[in-house]
Amino acid sequence: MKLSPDSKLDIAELLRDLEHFRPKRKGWSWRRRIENQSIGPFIYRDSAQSLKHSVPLAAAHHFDHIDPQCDLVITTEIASGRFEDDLRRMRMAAWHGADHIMVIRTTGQSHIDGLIEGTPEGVGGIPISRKQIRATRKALDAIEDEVGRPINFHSYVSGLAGPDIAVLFAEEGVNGAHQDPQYNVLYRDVNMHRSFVDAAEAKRVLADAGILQLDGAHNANATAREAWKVTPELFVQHAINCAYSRAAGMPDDLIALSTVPPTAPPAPKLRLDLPYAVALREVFAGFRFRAQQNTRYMEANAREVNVTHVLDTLISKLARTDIQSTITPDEGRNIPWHYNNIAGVNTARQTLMGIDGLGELLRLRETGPLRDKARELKERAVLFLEEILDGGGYYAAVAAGQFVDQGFYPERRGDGIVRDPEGGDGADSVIPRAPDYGAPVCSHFGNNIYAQGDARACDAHGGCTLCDPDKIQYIDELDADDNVNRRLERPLDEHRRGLLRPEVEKHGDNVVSVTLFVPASPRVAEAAALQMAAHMGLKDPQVISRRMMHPAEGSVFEIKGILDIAIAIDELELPQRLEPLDDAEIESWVRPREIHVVAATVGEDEHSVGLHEILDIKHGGIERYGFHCHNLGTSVSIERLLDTAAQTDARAVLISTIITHADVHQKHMRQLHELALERGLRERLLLVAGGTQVTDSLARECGLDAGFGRGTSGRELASFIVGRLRQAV
Ligand code: Z97
Repeated sequence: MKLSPDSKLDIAELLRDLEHFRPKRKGWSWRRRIENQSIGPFIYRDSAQSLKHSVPLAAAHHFDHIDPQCDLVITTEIASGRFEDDLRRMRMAAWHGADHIMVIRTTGQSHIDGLIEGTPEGVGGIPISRKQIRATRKALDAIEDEVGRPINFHSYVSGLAGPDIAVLFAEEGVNGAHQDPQYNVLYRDVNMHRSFVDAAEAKRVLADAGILQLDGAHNANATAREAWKVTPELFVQHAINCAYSRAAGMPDDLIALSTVPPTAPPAPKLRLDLPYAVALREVFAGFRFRAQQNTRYMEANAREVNVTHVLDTLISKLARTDIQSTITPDEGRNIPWHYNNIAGVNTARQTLMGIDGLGELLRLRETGPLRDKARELKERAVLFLEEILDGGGYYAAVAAGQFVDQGFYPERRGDGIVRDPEGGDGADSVIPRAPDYGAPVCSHFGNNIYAQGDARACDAHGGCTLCDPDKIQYIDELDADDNVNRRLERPLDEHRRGLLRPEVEKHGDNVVSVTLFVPASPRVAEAAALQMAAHMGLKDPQVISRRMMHPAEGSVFEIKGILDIAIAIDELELPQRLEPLDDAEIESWVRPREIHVVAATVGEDEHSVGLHEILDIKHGGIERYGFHCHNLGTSVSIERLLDTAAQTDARAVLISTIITHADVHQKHMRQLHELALERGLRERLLLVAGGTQVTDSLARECGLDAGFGRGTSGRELASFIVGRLRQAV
């Protein structure tokens, strides 16, 4: 399957013949780092190979549209509940620089003891099934060809079906996975023996398939109310998982610690989080690090989240993290919206490009509070580990509630998570292997009579599913109603009919969001804001974020609602708009030619702001290309404009009109054309009008060469002038 940048991803084509799809590569990919890379006007110290197709950061148009890529892998988590919708989102995220796509599972999959088949719709997460994974990997294979960089696909291997899912991931080319037996025990109440036995098997399979593993220690941060107090314990959790992973056969560079800077402002974040990050890096040298943005203190306020994210990313850079994970700034809204995924990705990459080369500018101090605090955390962690050893080991420690206790160790609060070593999901389900145990599969932990010498364990059986994918049992949809083909009927039909609906959560869901400021006290303002949204025609309006500006003066609300509307593409009247020339092309034509332009607001119009925007170098106006601009000011007569045009041998006259009454703007435009004709200047001069009431067609009707309305940039005007003057040459 091949994608073309100007066509939408064809889901029907993607699903065709899925049964025979095979991933083109397996295992994790890092970015290709390039030191001192020259891109546009800059040299980057810590960048990676650029993309074939991408959407640069917004300010890039000032810098030759460059799109430098940072050397960290960037993660986004996408899971609307429907994999078929998420594939398009993954494509958008990849264009914005994400190369690690995590798919969150729908709730409860940790408790299911086996694989699920088919693709039922999820709620705030995706049911992980073979079909969903295969379709996603197929889409990502095409997307990575389009952007020119490998994209890592990731989900979870914890839970009761861990080993089964590890095999599924190895078969289907999944590249990264969370796997941590402690996660099951603490957060999903899976039986301890079962969890650790399963983990050995799962980790071995992940290792053989080159799948990068993240641990689950950071979940303590996300769980504890005072997240910075559980940091000593996190060293211990990481250590247990690293040691256990190694013992199960994982190489160090497939073992990644999942870390989160534990605080968010107004906490004194850097003072608390940086020593923790530095200490972790030192203790776990040689392993990989995935830093996730702090989610514990996240409100549904995008600006606030983005600031925390910037600080988190700074900490990642200082602590030499390998993967920067991003969260949608609206994580607090249950089902995050795809454009907020992209906002999160952009926050990370913008920050990382902005702090490129930080290491050669700043060095962390070798003495003082950073070192003292880092050492203190390490000491607390060692004491914690010693206590576990003295108390009889990990199971006993969990049974005694020593994990996720919110005391800052060795302080104890007595509110830790308590689990019974003999209880939980899957208790009594572990069966010791017989001495002659065997399984004819190539990836397997522990004794196996089939794995003797150099021969493959599956040789006697003609290959296992890892060696011969044709042996994989592919089971398609089992549910006649809740399946992808049924779900796609309406969207595909509307697509064929050329109908467009707004969407943020699921295809064509008609969800929109509006921002409203209401000048009253919060309760009154909120009730009023909801009514206003209803008056806009939004069904089921709900406040998704609220910020008080002042207790009496007002609050600002983001409100989501349903705008039940479908627009027919065929019936749209698309305004004619030529793509303006690029800055360099305009300047190289204008500067050597000494082109004079005369401009003013005409009649009795004192509004000169728009004209300044168009002319002044400070506002990005046409002066910057080398035009000689004669701004005669406000309320200038047409005669005077043309006098100056004649004196300076100008090539263009620009008039600006903002306030109009009795259509005086039209009168002025006609006068300009007629007087220029009368004076014999019309041939030589381009006559252009601008202003809020001006349209191109109106200006042309009045005899001018062009009209520019609201929102015109200097570049568009300059591009027009250059285009016309070039023709005239
Ligand atoms: C993250 N934003 O990236 P279930 N195993 C481990 C986990 O940490 C998790 C699961 C399994 C977060 C994602 C938190 N982590 C959410 C080690 C979840 C998922 O399917 O929810 O039972 O397990 O880490």
